[in-house]
Amino acid sequence: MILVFLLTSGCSTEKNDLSADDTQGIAADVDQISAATISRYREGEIKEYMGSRLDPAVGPADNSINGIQYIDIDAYNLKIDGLVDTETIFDYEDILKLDSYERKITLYCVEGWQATILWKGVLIKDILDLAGIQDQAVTVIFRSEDGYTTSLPLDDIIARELILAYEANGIVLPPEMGYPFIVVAEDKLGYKWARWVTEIRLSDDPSYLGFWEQRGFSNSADIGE
Ligand SMILES: Nc1nc2c(c(=O)[nH]1)N[C@H]1C(S)=C(S)[C@@H](COP(=O)(O)O)O[C@H]1N2
Ligand SMILES: [Mo]
Repeated sequence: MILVFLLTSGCSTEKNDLSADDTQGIAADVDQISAATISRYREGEIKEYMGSRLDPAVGPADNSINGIQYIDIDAYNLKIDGLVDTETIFDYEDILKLDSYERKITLYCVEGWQATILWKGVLIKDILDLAGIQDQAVTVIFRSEDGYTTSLPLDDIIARELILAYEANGIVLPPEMGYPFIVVAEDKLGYKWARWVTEIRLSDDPSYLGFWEQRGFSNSADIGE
């Protein structure tokens, strides 16, 4: 099972060029970071938040199912559909106008690497409320430009106030990290963090399985599973 896990995962271990000690993140000192890691910080990216180190928003290798997506923002739409009162289409600026939230959250991939990043974005529930959530909706399905899919329970999105982020470490989300939007699926494994999101669909199917979930990864995707 472990072997299958590693061979089929969407994430590469090459992504992590930090030692096990360094990946403790909060305790790590800048001196312990490799030069390769430091070179990944983009211009303007902050490296520290409230006394603790932030990892570079961009990793050294891309593991996406169809490569990095470069979105033309003028042609970009975010569609909210499925079990909503009104199917709604937002452009990039529409989302940026909503109330914003900032939180430092760690992304954990199934292969053991992690990245602690300061995210800024909007509450997914605020977007859904604008379209009107219907009573039968239980699952929120994210679909992306590259055909990637994943889902989260609607209850989690609302109760845990999950964010759809447009900034990482103080800079506009780089294409590698999902520009224009990434789902910050706090406390869920990396494959729940859909990047390049183009559609959010409300469903009444509690057993919906996204791309990696169909390939055997846990649908709950809780960290430590
Ligand atoms: N659209 C899309 N989103 C995706 C993926 C993908 O292939 N396509 N891979 C997922 C996986 S497995 C992980 S671990 C995170 C990794 O994000 P990062 O490599 O940019 O840190 O993105 C997730 N979101
Ligand atoms: Mo992953």
